[in-house]
Amino acid sequence: MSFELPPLPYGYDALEPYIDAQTMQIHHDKHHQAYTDKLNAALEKYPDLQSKSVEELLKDLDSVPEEIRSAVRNHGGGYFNHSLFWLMMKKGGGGEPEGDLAEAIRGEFDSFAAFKEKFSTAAATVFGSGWAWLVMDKSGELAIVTTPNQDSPVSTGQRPLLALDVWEHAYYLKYQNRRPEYIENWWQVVNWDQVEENFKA
Ligand code: MN3
Repeated sequence: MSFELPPLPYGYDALEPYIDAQTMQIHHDKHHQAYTDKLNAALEKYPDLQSKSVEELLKDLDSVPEEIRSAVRNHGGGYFNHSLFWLMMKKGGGGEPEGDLAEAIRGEFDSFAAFKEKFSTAAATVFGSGWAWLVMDKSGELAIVTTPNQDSPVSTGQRPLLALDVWEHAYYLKYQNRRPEYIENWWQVVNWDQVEENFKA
């Protein structure tokens, strides 16, 4: 068994004008495909690992043979993180979360506006390539964290609720060096229904 690139759950142009169709096409069809292919190549000689989910592999990287550990961390992380990321956006998204998630965000960050500002700042200040996340930590508290490269919060026991890819490949065609503008516009496509589902899971 090998891992397959999950289809985008919407058209390439669904997130226009905030995220352009060309970026989505290259990001999904080329970058995510490349992580998928390289993850499969790394696991080729390890059929016993192929029956595990990529999340299981990332949760216990120490159990992955040293020879392929970096490849699983990087390409398995890329495979997994992007699979989450597509679902966390949708056409006509944005706004604010509701219900228990909204309450939990207010409980941890005082207000949605304060959360949004803190998350945006974290994303804007990731040095180089990486991700910003809203996670549930081991003690069940909400937290904003960042990871370098394709590291995934699941590797440190955190559950991802919301993810933002701040690699240049995620925004450069439309925004060039204006990462903060990409971040500000990205809030317009956040799929809060999905984030709430992740919260309740
Ligand atoms: Mn990416």
